[in-house]
Amino acid sequence: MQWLLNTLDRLTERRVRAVASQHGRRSFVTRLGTALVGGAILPMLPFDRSGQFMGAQAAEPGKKIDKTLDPTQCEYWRYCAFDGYLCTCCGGSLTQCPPGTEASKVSWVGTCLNPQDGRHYLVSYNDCCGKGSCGECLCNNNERERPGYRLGVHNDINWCMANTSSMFHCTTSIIVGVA
Ligand code: ABN
Repeated sequence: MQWLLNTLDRLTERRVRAVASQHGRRSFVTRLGTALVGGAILPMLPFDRSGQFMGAQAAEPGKKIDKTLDPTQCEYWRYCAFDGYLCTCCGGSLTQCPPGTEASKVSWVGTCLNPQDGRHYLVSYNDCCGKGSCGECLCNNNERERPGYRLGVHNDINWCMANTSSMFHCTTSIIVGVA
């Protein structure tokens, strides 16, 4: 019986010591120290924030987007001598008339600088004919545009004049060569 009590005593003492070493004051101070030093040093470590930075830039309110590269904007580089409604806003594209319309048989041209390669291109502006005015994205740029006596570079008339239907809908901008 005495032997059993001694064994139980020893086991209990060992367990109590183990618990005390894990939860004692010293171990608490050690853990607190680790947490404080870790908390202070971690933010100083270098790590890659570039992905986050680019994301923030894209979502940055008021960030300047280059309109000269956006075909839905009047400032798009190909529109330097454009007069009409952008077909990109009317169900067509830069080069395709919207369904139900057809390209004008005659057109005017402009010479526009492409900011991406620094070269000038000859652009044919073809009105799309056969439906009433699209009414969206009206743009009027007049770089190198000339009055009616230089008809091929005059943009202020309805170029659907030679088509079966002379109703004007919108205008496309087709590159026809390097100037
Ligand atoms: N070339 C575009 C256009 C169409 C009708 C009237 C003025 C200009």
